[in-house]
Amino acid sequence: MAELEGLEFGKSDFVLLDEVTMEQFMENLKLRFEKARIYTFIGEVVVSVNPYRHLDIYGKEVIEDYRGRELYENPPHLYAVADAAYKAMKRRAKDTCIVISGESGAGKTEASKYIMQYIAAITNPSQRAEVESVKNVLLKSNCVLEAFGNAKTNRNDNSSRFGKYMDINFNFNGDPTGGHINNYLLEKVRPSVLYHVLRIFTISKYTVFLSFSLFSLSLCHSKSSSQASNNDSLCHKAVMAALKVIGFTTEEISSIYKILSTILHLGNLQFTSDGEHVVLVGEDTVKHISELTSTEPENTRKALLYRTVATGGGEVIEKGHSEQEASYGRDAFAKALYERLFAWIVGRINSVIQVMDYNPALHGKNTVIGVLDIYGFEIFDNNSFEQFCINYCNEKLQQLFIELILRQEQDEYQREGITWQNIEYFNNQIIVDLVEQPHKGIISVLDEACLTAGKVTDTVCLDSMNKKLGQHPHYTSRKLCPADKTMDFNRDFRIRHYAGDVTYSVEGFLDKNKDPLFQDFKRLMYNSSDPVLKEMWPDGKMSITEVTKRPLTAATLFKNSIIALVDKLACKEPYYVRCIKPNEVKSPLLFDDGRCQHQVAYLGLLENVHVRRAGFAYRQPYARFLQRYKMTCEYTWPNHLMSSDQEAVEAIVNQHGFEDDVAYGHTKLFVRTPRTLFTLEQERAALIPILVLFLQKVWRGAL
Ligand code: AOV
Ligand code: MG
Repeated sequence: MAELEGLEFGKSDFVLLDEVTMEQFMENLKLRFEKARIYTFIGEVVVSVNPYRHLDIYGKEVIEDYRGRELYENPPHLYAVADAAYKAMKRRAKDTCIVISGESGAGKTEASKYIMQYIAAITNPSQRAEVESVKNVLLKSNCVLEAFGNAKTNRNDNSSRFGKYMDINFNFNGDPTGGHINNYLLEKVRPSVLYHVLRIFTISKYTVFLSFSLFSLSLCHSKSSSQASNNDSLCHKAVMAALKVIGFTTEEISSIYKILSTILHLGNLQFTSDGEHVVLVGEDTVKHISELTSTEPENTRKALLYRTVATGGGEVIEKGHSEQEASYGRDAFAKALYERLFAWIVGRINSVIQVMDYNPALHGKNTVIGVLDIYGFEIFDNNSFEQFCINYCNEKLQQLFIELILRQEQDEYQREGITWQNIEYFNNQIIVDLVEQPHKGIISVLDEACLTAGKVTDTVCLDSMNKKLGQHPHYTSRKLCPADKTMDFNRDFRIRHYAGDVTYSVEGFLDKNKDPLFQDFKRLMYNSSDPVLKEMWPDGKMSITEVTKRPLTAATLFKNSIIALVDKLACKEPYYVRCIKPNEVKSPLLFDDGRCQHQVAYLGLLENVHVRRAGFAYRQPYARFLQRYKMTCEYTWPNHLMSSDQEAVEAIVNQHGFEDDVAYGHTKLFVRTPRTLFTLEQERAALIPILVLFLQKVWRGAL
């Protein structure tokens, strides 16, 4: 718990609320936001509210204040959590992780960058060159990933469209030796993702200004002011510098440009029909595309207009696209190019920061701090497949959160020799099962529909979900609940998430889940003479007869990656940053009560306070407790004569009559209710002026 700041700033730990009610929680959160105290603890969890303005709280001096200190010695801050995670890793050789969650624009990515900067600042005091170079690559990787994976959305000007988990490896000295990045669900369906990338990268010799259909959304943004272009050019330089620091070769950078230009050209490609066949409008574009992708123009043309299919008899034929199929294929190709480019960039960075030849016998234990910056719960007016995936991911993380917090508490009690009492909490396993259970869950119904031959529509899929899941207490739809006019009969289903009800429109679910890309495009790319491009398409090697095996669907791939993520996190000691967005208009002044309360609810923060207070709200090592409160007891002030700090603490507790409210651990005092601590704090605060006067008199020789 934080050193208590003056009460005019509210309570620096929600555990200290008089009563754990939403009202009190919100009152405290708002007061602190208004006083520019954007961080507040819940035990070891940091709650952060986006200030939407620069605060002078991240400088070198502040880093020094937090370096090596205990969590409760300073006011709440990201640095306090970063330091706690780092200390636990270094002192106890524990793998730790910092999970940062919250909705779009709440400040997750900024927080993750401050945390990484803090870790970079406190490590490698001897400035060893190889460690500095690893740190540099780790920090620069943010810049590159943001350039390729972020976009301006209406909720955040610099919105990450992918979830990111980064492991940082440390040697026994506590210095970073490398790392690994995983990315989750790059949102390729949203063309605005490309807007940012293209603006940054089209300041190159491959610049093309074309009107195109697929990315029409981007175009309305591109009429930017000259100031924005200046920024773009600065950004372009920074990204180029970062790419070079990381070690991308000139050839690789050139391939990246070419792929981005290809995506632009594809957007410009139109089809029409000559009455009998589908034909391309503008053969020039095809020529450009094949130049950029180092492929034969004839092959490119073919891939755009035909697909190779194996007939039942094992014969391989070329089948012409309909106009609609051709457009669909082109868009899927453009999206896949972008997705694979991003994945390749992540892989390339990983290859540079990968820890090689680590020999524990020689180098001591290799430990890890993981940093997870991942999209929070999303509830929009229209919720689609992406929200379904994101919210499922949040169910998994919430489950882990409660489980780990409970486990952490339990472990600490055990270490300290204190009896554990069971804590009641809502277990959201039932919702996780609703989504992911094999043969029964929503994903499995979706996959089944995708695998069924013939035309299964989204509505048919909704029907089978209704049939299979109609009895589930967390699932409903209009068919099951005809009176509910807020849902559409043929389109909507609703999940009762731990964070609240979300209505999903099933429209587009099947397509997005199937995420099909004609094998012809894969083969075309695999046969490119550009080695970088070829490397991104290893599956293009397969012939059409080998491809009959169904690839995993988007939802299943996502599920697998989230399960792997949870496994990774579960074996680490977790630290949490819970980010809140104060308003929808990016204002530093406005605290929108309704919006904030909603977030507090779905982040499960009240539950978190309850768990933290259910046993012992507060704990502190004996020596520190004594240091802080010894002035409140005649037997301990100014020094005690007892045989141990624990005994001295017992004297303080007894003198105040708090015996029933505490437990004595091996190294720490545990206090059940915050009020006890408050009384001590008040007494201490009242005594300080008297003590100051007393000391002044001593100095002046008056006494
Ligand atoms: P996000 O990562 O949570 O959204 P960001 O970290 O990108 O949100 O924050 C959004 C914007 O809020 C930033 O660009 C800053 O302008 C401002 N901001 C956030 N944190 C701070 C801070 N500590 N101090 C000052 N300004 C801040 V998304 O990536 O959209 O989910 O997908
Ligand atoms: Mg972000």
